[in-house]
Amino acid sequence: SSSVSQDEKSYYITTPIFYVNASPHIGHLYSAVIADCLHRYKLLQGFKSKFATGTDEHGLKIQQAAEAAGKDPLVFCTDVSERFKHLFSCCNISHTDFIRTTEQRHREAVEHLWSVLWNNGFIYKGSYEGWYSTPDESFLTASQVGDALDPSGKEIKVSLESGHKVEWMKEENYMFRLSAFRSELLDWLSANPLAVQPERFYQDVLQWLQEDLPDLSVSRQKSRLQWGIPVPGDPEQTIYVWLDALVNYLTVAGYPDEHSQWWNVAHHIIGKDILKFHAIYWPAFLLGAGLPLPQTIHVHSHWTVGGKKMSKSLGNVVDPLERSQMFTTDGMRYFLLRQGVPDSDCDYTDAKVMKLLNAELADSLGGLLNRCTAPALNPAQIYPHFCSQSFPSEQSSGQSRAVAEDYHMLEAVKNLPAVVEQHYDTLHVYKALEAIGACVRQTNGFIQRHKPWKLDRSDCKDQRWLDTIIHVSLECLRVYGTLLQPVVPEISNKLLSRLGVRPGERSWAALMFLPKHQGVNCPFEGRALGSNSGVLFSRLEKNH
Ligand code: ME8
Repeated sequence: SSSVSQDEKSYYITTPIFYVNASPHIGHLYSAVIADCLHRYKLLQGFKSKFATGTDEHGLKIQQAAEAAGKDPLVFCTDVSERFKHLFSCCNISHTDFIRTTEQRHREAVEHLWSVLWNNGFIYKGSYEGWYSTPDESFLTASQVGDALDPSGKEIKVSLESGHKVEWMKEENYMFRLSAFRSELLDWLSANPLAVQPERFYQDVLQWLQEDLPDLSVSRQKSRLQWGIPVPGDPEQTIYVWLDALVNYLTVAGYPDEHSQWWNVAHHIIGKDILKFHAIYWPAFLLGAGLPLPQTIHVHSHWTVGGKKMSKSLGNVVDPLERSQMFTTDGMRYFLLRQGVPDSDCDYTDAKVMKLLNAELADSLGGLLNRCTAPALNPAQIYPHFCSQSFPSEQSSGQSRAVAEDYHMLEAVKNLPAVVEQHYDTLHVYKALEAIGACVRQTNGFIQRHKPWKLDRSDCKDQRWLDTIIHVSLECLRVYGTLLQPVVPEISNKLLSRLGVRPGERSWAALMFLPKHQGVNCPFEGRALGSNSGVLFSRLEKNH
């Protein structure tokens, strides 16, 4: 409701809405997993977070795909939309909204926005002439078009960016005064250097704004395109699919009714292929309608297979559902976020997935948990007591058994939440996972160095030191498990449950590492461990 104020910390995250002309692949799952990670992270920080995804169901491309499948367009859209929903539910994507552009609430939002743009004088009837690519549903300038040969050897024109065939289009339709917004867009970008991240994509947008910015055709004659929303007041014209699609972000926020609680805190996650639509067209539409602009546009690069962007036409699509069954949902989520780098493309292979997951989840993290909870080292199955004489908060001699490297590890784990937070906020999730992985190695090193299995339990000082080693290691694991929740919710839950950490003790606010070193009572000390529900992550074998 409108009475909710900003200081209740609202956050609104979106993925692109996906075309229903093809089945989901790991690229789509990747966008959804990034957004899901951000959403879970914001919830753990105490935000009220809205997370929207969905399907883009209008346009010529979909109309043609439905025709080719011999299906009614809406039936066709529903079938494919359900596959996206199914994939997301299998992969623990915790979206709070799933929008389909064929819904009535969306049609109302689009019609309303159109009318506002019309009334503000930014839409006029004109005639469009230029290059158009149907597979990309986009208009191109002469400099974006090149020569090529089609499979039969005929000379054709193609989009230099996508390689798709373009056609010369000439028709009467409605135009949007995009050219009028150049300086406002430049002002927005210079006042908001973090509006488009990472930086290299921000630079791309600035570059585009230096080039010509012709007015944009925002409708089609109905004779060419029926599958879409008719122009209000002119049923002979259908609204351009990208104008229609972008408005989904407002629809979910509640537009045209009260929407500011969410719209004022909107963060878009997109692939680099649709940057121009989001960083130029969309802000221009919003400016034209007098609406605030998104807070951030987070751009990520592409997954390739054999060096080529995954696509249905190339036949190199990796099925995300099949892979999640092979490698587990959390395994797939971890791989995508650990290996995917926003700035550059990344090549997918099953071998890479297995190698990474075996090393980091099974051996390193799983091994650490095993060591600290194995009956051999922890026969009482508790979170043992911490002895500050054997491990004082400052390095000293006396009864201390801790050495310099141990203090380095403590320092690293103490700083870890801040490091991870910074990387989650900028969606450099791989860097967060790298930092967590480095700390896991240090904790394994800590145990290795002190060989607790060699200590003499009949000697009470040895016993106290043994307990202290386990206590510190469990504290490390508690921090890792808490920080990993946005990435691998099931594994984190298993880990924290095994440690006996209760659901209410898993938020960011509960993170304080090794309270005993800060003069604070440790709520876990002496508590029974949770039950053992098996290995954290089973090693993957090559026989897949
Ligand atoms: O463009 N690697 O939908 P779309 C990484 N409906 N991410 C990839 C990818 C890959 N190989 N392939 C696709 C559309 N993606 C429009 C969007 S939004 C108002 C309308 C992801 O089904 C990436 O996020 O072609 C990309 O931007 C999006 O899927 C495109 O999905």
